[in-house]
Amino acid sequence: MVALPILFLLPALLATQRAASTEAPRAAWSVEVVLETRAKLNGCAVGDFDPASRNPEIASVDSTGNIFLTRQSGPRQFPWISKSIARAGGELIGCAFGDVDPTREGLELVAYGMLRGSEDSANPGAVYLISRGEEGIEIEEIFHDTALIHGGAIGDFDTEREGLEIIVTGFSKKVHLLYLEDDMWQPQLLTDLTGAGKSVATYSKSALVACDDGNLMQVVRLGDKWRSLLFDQAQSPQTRVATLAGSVLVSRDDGTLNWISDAGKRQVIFESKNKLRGAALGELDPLNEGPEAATAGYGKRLVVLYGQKRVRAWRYEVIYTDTDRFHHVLIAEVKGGNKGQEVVACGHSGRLIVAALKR
Ligand SMILES: [Ca+2]
Ligand SMILES: [Ca+2]
Repeated sequence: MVALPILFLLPALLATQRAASTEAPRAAWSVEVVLETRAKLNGCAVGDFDPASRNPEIASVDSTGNIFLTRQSGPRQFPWISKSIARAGGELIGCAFGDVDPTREGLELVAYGMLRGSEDSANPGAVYLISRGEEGIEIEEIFHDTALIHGGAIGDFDTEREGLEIIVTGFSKKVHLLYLEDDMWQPQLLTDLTGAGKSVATYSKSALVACDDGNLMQVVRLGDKWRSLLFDQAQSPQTRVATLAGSVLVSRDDGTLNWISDAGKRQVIFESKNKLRGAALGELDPLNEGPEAATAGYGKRLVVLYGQKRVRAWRYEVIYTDTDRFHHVLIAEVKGGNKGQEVVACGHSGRLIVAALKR
């Protein structure tokens, strides 16, 4: 009976050694600057916004309120094209794609930040809806709050209401649900937070809200009531959160990138000396049997991590260093001609980066 655990341990040990021997970069990454603006590029999102083009679009938002769309103009090595599609009244922090208005064709883009001025001003925060109207792209302010809106996500959060809703949070320490009713956008206060809300991710039918007091809250509708449950707690501010199936990834000011498995196991998978502003999960490398992750932050380095199916260790690789701090990272399919998804990142340099594994 004693031999059994050792037999189980052995493959894990061998696998650990194999993983360690391949620590050095073994993959060739192509890193492209697909857009360069003069202002801080605070956030980005990927979706198929324009039904007329075959490739998905990357939306990005900057500190002057500009909203850009960037896409590859064709398959494989075709050049990237960008255009400014709308401008908000104030600094924008982030954006998300989703079909939040079924009466309008295709996906809509939700962008959030300030009603006027920069994030450092004492002005109200705002949420904007960018959609395809009959006369081109339209932008509409659909919600404002007492302070900066810093996080948002789209999902089927309100299971009693048909279709998708928007959840936003920010420096007012509140979480709001935004929904369309009789052609009007309505806000509903779901909960108060003990810290400022920094980032929101869709987690099945609930939302995870990363807060600067170290709490990661789960906001969920249970029957007639909205509940706010403590999902994770840290000494350090939580900065960005992402989900993949039942798994969660959250970055913190203390430089740690934290993985919470679908079974609830917690693991620090990366540590930086600098604050992190990126948590992304996806499928970057089809030949790696586990999931992949990406992060970046004030250390200006864009890091890719490879999960191992049987081993708890993740390997990491620095694939790019920018001239200034990163502010957002995601993983999505944006480029043809290769297998797997790509890393999309942006930050204070004003650059929008697409990194693809050459394979
Ligand atoms: Ca729509
Ligand atoms: Ca719903």
